[in-house]
Amino acid sequence: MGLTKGPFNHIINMSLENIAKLFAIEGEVKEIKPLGNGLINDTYKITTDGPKAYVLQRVNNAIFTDVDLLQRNIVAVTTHIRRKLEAAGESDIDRKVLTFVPLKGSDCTWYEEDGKYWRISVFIPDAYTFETVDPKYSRFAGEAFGRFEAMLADLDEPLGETIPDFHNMELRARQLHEAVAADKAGRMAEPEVRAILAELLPFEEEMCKAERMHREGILPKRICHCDTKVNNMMFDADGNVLCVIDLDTVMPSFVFSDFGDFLRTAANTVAEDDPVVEKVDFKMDIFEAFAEGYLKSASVFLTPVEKENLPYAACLFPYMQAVRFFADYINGDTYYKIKYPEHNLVRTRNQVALFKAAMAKVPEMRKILGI
Ligand code: GN1
Ligand code: MG
Repeated sequence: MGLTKGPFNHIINMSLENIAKLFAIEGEVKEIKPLGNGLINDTYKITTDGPKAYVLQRVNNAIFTDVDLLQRNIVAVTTHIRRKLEAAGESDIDRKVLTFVPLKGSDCTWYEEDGKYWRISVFIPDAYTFETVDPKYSRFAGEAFGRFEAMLADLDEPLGETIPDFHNMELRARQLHEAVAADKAGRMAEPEVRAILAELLPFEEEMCKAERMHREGILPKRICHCDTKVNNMMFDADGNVLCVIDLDTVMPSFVFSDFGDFLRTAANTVAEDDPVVEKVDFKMDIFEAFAEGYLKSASVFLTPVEKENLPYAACLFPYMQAVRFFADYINGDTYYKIKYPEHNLVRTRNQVALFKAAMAKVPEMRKILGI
């Protein structure tokens, strides 16, 4: 059990336990151990002697600087979805939407101590996440993300941007230019870094077209998930989608965010940090299945401009992620957790390869979408 592993773990777990006890959880804490592999927050599973287990998370407030706004967004979203599920007469609702636990005797769902921010949600039992999906699961996921957006279409509380301009490609491009100019880690001296930069720049203007369309008034912002990585979707043991998790980035954005970011992770033949770029390809069977599922539930609100640009979205997200990983590498790895010094460079190479593969398949994507 985590609490008896040794002096160091013991100290860490004791303080985690003390934090857990401040929240209105049921039962006594039995064990707290790390969960999942997110790149931003620290996540733990709390086992109790009661019927429920919980997820304890330390929110990375270097990235999410307004935790109060973030939690207000999440509570608004989960409450709204819960009401919709109830109104639709759904069963097993506790496994279909996340439940955040308030502090004892309070409505507040977060706790700050020594500049660290904590929150707890109810652990969804018998639920699974995957790092890869087959076309069948991809179709389910498409339908689920489309439904997620559709359910939030009539949320009347305005949501704040938890990371302002999170998926704004113009901003991401600017941040890359700033990183290159500042060259804080001295990495611009590496020939490969200069080569990758030369490869990315010619596509910059084309990839920034979403912001231009928005300014022209032809592309709306909607409430999107904005981190639709494959592993942010929970399935039950029979492969049915239960719910969407990791709601920190739920905010107004273009629908391209959810469509593109899912395919960025699911349609890649390898993981986003696989170093063998020759193995990277964009899987069209995953695209086809995801698009079919997504259009099934999102067609009710999608405009022709949004639909017309779904192939662009499939290319934009590998591109944007390449730019983000690359800027972080140039900045000296201050944003993403890394496991070895070249990790962000390896991720960049991988995403550049995926971007190229997706670009080559745009005509095929258009054919599938009938556009
Ligand atoms: C981060 O937290 P995690 O690992 O689900 C990032 C996403 C990136 C992703 C790349 C807040 O997501 O935008 O696409 O890493 N989240 C934030 O793997 O920056
Ligand atoms: Mg995640």
